[in-house]
Amino acid sequence: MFEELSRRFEAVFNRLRGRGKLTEENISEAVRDVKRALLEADVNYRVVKKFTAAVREKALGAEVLESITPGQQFVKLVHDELTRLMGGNAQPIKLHANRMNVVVLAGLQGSGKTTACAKLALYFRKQGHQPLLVAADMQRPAAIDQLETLGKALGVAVYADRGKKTLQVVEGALARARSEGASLVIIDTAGRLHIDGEMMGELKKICDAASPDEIFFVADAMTGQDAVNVAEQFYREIRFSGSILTKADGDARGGAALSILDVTGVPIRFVGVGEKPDAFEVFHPERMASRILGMGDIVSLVERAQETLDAEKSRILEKKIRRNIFTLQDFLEQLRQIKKMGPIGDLLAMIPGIGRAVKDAEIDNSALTRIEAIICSMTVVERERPQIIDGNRKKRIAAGSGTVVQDVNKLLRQFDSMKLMMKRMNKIAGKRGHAAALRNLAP
Ligand SMILES: Nc1nc2c(ncn2[C@@H]2O[C@H](COP(=O)(O)OP(=O)(O)O)[C@@H](O)[C@H]2O)c(=O)[nH]1
Ligand SMILES: [Mg+2]
Repeated sequence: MFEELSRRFEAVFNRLRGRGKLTEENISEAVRDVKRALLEADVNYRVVKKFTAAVREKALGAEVLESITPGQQFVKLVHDELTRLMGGNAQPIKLHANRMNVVVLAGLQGSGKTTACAKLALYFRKQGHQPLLVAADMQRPAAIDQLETLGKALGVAVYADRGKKTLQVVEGALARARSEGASLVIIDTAGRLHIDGEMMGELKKICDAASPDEIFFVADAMTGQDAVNVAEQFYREIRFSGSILTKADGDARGGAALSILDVTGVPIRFVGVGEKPDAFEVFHPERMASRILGMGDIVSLVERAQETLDAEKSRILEKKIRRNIFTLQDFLEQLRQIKKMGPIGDLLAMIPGIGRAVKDAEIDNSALTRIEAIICSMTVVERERPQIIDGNRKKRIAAGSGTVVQDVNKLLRQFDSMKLMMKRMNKIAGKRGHAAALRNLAP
């Protein structure tokens, strides 16, 4: 989603990198670039103004630190400010463990409410909850079918009653949830293409009847500036407690999403990254800021990996990365594991350094198979010590894997830059750990 913004920030930092130290002049220039980058990413003008004023003020007041470069210093400021803009250290959402929780989803038609209901059910079921989905969108019969289909596919109970009015459905669902001991009731509501009084009236009634613990405003990341007005109006009427940003897998510029948060002051809780029910992530402001600033998102990657990968293998891998003895053989094994984890582009983009390189190469699963073939055509020694791969060896590897020498070169280059990045991270990490390293990892 934030690719363009990310690219632009990178250019700003690169320009600063050549400077001896932060001066009033180069700060002004960098702030101007940051401003332009944000505006072009469709961030609301008011929000941009506030953001850049804060960055400028902090940059001007920043002590000159001998040990780091102006680029690093500035990137840190922007990172902190971006983290703040995206909700700072908002506490992760927590449901009550010993009583029923009620969640209502609201938003315009097509924003992704029904899909998000299923995603939430799946997410919280993994945490031990027993969800009940409620089809309270009586606007279109197809909406009920859609929720029932999703529920069936996931094995999650769905409450629907086609003959009743919306409020009766909600009340019926709550009664059933209580009697069955469901710990989480997720209510899907009707949206409209535009804000209208009738929809808001109904939503308010649902909220009054259900007294939800959480009301999530579902926002489509693809909508532009108008999303800000929509969010403001919803907020005025129903005081939602969090947002779910959907379709972040698309090529949305994402600025509108950032603005929603600033305008309402309510945190983004989850991000939808695909149509499938498991294409759903908890939103972490700090990690998202790192990702936007091209610092990758090792933390998320590791977490996702841990869900899928063998814990023992992960531990060994982490050790190898730390000791900088990660080889092409490890890379190959990683790729094979990663194949099991989901869309490859998403995952690789989270790795610092190779994110951009891989993205440009438009890696998909066929590219992955090619990489696999290339590494398989290498000898064990070559996999351990790729520096011995000379022209002749490259020709042999290319022939063996059905690729061309350029492909082999490309892979070796990518592997090199990945190792370099890991090395830098390790160096900065030292005793302070990798989280600190990520924060300080600047161009
Ligand atoms: N790519 C993508 N598509 C999504 C996402 N969330 C929802 N959709 C799609 O957006 C469309 C509208 O979603 P739906 O849940 O029916 O929206 P509702 O009208 O608000 O209930 C459907 O085609 C969904 O598959 C997402 O995170 N990524
Ligand atoms: Mg719907």
